[in-house]
Amino acid sequence: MITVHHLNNSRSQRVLWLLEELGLDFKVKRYERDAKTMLAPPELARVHPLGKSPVITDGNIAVAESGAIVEYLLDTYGHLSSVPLRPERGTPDGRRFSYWLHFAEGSAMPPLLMKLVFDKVASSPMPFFVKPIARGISAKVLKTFVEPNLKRQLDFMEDELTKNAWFAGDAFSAADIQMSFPVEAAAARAGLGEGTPRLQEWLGRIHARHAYRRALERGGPYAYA
Ligand SMILES: N[C@@H](CCC(=O)N[C@@H](CS)C(=O)NCC(=O)O)C(=O)O
Repeated sequence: MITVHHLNNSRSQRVLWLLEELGLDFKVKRYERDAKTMLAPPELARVHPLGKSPVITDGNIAVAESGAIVEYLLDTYGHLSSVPLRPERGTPDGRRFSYWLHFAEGSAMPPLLMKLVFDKVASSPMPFFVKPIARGISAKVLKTFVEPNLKRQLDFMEDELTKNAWFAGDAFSAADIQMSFPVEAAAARAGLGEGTPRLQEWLGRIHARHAYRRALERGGPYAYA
């Protein structure tokens, strides 16, 4: 039996969703973030040394890192799914699949994480004489690095979705599942804006999937920010 070590409001929502798409039986073990620091509780480090979520256990196998979990589940159980969730390797769609699977964590998440951190720096309580300096540095990093990168990436994703209905081509795949977290986080942290009708329409389509909704029921309330 697969166990998803699920942290509230986290990337492990994607793993629940993939398992629902695959129609697999699984258990959910819940972990709650510390309300102040938002960090995972120390128990999670008993499953994997980094103590981050998602992590799954399948018998005596533990797999961490969202993209690696997606690959493990597809390699091990993909044949049980009634619809393929990964295009054939070595094809144009197979290359697109691999690209977006890595892009989600490797390229899309870093500026989103920086936005979260620098917005927090600017709004955190601090001695009055430090405030203008901290806010000034934060505003500069956001303006010169984070926001231009976010915009470039969102424009690129939007453009790709004008060529194909889904990230890896004409069919829904696990690349869409992996991309859901950065797109939801971008919508919550930065706003998608008027220039992204395709991305917004794609978000509507993924949110309407039965497996997405079932995963929300299994994982509990989920705030995208
Ligand atoms: N790239 C990793 C990121 C893992 C990660 O940072 N997870 C966050 C939740 S979304 C976490 O566990 N945060 C709590 C903590 O760092 O203590 C993945 O995709 O699995």
